[in-house]
Amino acid sequence: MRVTLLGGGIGCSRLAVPLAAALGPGELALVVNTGDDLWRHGLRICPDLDTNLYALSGLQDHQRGWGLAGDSFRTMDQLRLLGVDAWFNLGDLDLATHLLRTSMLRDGASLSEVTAQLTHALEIGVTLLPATDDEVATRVGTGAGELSFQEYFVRHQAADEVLGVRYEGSARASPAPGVLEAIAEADLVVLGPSNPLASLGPILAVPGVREALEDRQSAGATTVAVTPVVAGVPIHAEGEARRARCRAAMMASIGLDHRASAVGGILAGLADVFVVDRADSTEVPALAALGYRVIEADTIVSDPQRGSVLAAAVLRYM
Ligand code: FO1
Repeated sequence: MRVTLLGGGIGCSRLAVPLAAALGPGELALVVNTGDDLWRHGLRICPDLDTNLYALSGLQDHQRGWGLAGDSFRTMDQLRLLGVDAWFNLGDLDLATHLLRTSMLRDGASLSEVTAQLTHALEIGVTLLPATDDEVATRVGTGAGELSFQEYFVRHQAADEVLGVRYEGSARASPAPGVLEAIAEADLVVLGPSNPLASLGPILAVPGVREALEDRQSAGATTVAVTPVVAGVPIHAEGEARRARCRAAMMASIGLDHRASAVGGILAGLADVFVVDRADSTEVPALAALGYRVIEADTIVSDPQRGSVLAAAVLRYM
């Protein structure tokens, strides 16, 4: 069995872990967003790749949803002491990943090759693929000017109104080796519960990826989209609230409400099954009108049990 999951960081990793647990080694491939990637302190940081890498290896800090469990931030403190504006927090252990990646890139390796080395070293049993080896940067237009994704999301805490989102470099980018095959040859493709504009958008902007998903639809192969939006459940955690604020602001920038059916509209033509949260059952008619076969499930993966139930619901379409 071959399953390919496309998505970004935290939301995608919460589905990737139970999918990997339900499948055999080598049966799951992840095509991961690289539009959030950045150069910081001379290092290449790939937050979404690393979030999935750490989640699948069991090393992730579950509280934060990113970085390594038990990490410390003494290097950042020291940088601040030296007068550096260290607003993007790189953990002392996490730095090893960025040092290895940056040195391999500087020696001529591609991001795919670096990622293969990391996944091999951490024995995750999942094929982790960057969407592209080329630098594609999500740029967020705001009243404070155009920002990189991390400047908008971390430095500005997703507080600005979003005027537009673009994917710099995407027109010249190529899919990373294995990406188009992973989409074309999978028994099942899953569009993960990720921000449709910040996480899926940069993947779909790489020439060839959208077409590969459309080709699956024409051929009658199944693609399941899982909603990242659950409007019917109140959000308490600040991290979740910021992610929702970011999604809502980006969707508003193209005139859309922050609701599951609006995500369905963005992904129309790319998936035939849409998983909506049970708390958002009022969205079902609008999603059905878009042509989806709509499934209601508990999509908030707050513990492993809920993760395995959601993974089983998705894998039913294989
Ligand atoms: N998120 C934050 O809110 N603050 C940070 O300082 C931060 C640092 C960071 C470092 C490495 C990494 O892999 C992820 C990091 N994140 C941080 C998470 C990241 O900003 C986002 O969650 C993703 O880019 C969105 O998917």
